[in-house]
Amino acid sequence: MPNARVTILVPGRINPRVVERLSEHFEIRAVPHGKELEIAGRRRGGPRLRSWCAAGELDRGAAQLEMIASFGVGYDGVDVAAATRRGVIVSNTPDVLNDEVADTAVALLINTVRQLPQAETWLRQGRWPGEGPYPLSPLSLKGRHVGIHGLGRIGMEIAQRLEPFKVKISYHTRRPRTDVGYGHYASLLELAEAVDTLISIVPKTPETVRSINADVLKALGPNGVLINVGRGTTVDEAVLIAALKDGTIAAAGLDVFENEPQVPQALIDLPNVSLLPHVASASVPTRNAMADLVADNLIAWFKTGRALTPVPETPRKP
Ligand code: NAP
Ligand code: 8YV
Repeated sequence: MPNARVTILVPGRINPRVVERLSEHFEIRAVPHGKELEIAGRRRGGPRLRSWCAAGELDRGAAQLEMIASFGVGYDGVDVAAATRRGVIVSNTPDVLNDEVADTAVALLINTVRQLPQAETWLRQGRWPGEGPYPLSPLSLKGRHVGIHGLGRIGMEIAQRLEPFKVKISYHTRRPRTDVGYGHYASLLELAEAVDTLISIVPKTPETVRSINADVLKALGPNGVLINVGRGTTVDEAVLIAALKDGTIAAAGLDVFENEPQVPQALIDLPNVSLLPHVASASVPTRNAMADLVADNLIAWFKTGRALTPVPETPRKP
């Protein structure tokens, strides 16, 4: 029996399983993206909005708001500072997507160094019989030194998957981990100087935005490969395009972009990139698990007063 006291606002499009699961427990109101605060502000007696909100809006509207359950592990789209000030709980979907995202990162790395998507296109275009085999890939994974930028939940899964590939692994985080034997570098620049392959899997924060800049790419060097599966904002995209054009680095594999879904034509036109449309977690089983965690967080909060996976900054009940 749905809890009529609680209304969950679902702004914009979301995985249908979230709505399916929540409908069993709550009143659901689908609203156009951007209208959620207006509607939440008008309601009395029912908390309960899941949304992405800007600080000012969050402070003015949604007096009844108790919780924002965000779909995804990265929650840079939620103004957590404003939510925290108001005592609003924010939850995300960590861990359930680690394997999928790490698998995609490794696949993207191999696609990038071995040009496998381009080789498949060669076959599909019927060029093999007439023009012969696809040209040898200039790069190989063999013997590479991989630097992982962000050795958190997903970074660790990437590192563990790379071990059987017999590459050397190092990393940069702000705090060294005490549970791994990989070499830690205190700065991203020092890591880039040491390695020839950089995999970025850090959240979007003021510190990480455009942290992969001209200096970092220069340090990575002409044999360098950049893979980004974290957030597009981590890379200065204009600088990356220039570096790929002039040979400052050799190649890049990107699942995320500065202004996605817009991808610069200059990037699409480059032969030495492998591009994916932000699909690292995008399998039915993994997105279902993420949808379940969004729903289970809301159900747990309204039943027990505790979310399952609140983000670290979120206020907690004593
Ligand atoms: P996590 O467990 O919180 O790990 C984040 C890692 O980044 C930690 O090792 C952290 O170490 C490091 N880090 C944070 N700020 C840093 C900084 N300024 N400089 C250097 N290292 C920094 O997060 P996760 O679950 O692995 O997810 C990471 C991110 O991946 C998400 O926030 C999301 O943006 C992105 N993501 C993308 C996709 C996709 O579809 N492409 C899917 C899932 C996740 P320290 O705190 O010690 O610095
Ligand atoms: C999803 C992600 O593409 O979890 C994240 O942080 O970037 C991806 O898993 C996204 O959250 C779905 O909207």
